[in-house]
Amino acid sequence: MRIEQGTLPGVAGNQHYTSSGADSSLNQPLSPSGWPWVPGQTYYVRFVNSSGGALPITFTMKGRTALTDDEDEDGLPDAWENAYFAYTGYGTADDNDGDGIRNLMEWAFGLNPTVANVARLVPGTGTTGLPAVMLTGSGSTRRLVLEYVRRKNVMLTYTAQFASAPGAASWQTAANAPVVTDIDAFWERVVVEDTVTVGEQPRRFGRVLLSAP
Ligand SMILES: [Ca+2]
Ligand SMILES: [Ca+2]
Ligand SMILES: [Ca+2]
Repeated sequence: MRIEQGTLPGVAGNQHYTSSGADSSLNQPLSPSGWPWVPGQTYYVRFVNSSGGALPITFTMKGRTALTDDEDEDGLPDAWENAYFAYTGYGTADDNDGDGIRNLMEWAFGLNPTVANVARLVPGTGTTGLPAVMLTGSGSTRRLVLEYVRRKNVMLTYTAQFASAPGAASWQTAANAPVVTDIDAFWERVVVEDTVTVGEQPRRFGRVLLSAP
């Protein structure tokens, strides 16, 4: 089996990947700058049968993409880690830029993990920012509204929650169904209204709980 980037592999000579053994496999982390699976490139796979007789072939691709591939299994896509750090050794709990926002949150909300910035999402626009907590309605029927951006097709769960006290025991998953709006191939916008009014509870809090597998 021979794999080449950009051109058809020859039947002999050096290619990006060559294996002549039975049951061979290639397990290669994705990279934003080098082989293999660079965005926009074309890759060719060639099977050469030099045995003189018919042979069966089974070829399997796992179909990972740079959006989600996580070879070091730290919960952060390697392409994102490489793009910002040129290194995949930091983890979800690290806060490299010291802004109080851990890397999992930086990734989840489209922030830059190398720039100290606690910018809140501007409601209704963009794909960058921490969840915005606002009030809607008037008088005693005002309620909290939580708005945030969410990555599509990732192994990460975003859960909107409200509470009457910031202590851990008080948080409950939002009772109202979130209103989800498509943004682009990678992001969607989520808006959730609290069911409790300020007339019922004078103090309310909102948050987004991130659960990584
Ligand atoms: Ca990773
Ligand atoms: Ca940070
Ligand atoms: Ca940051």
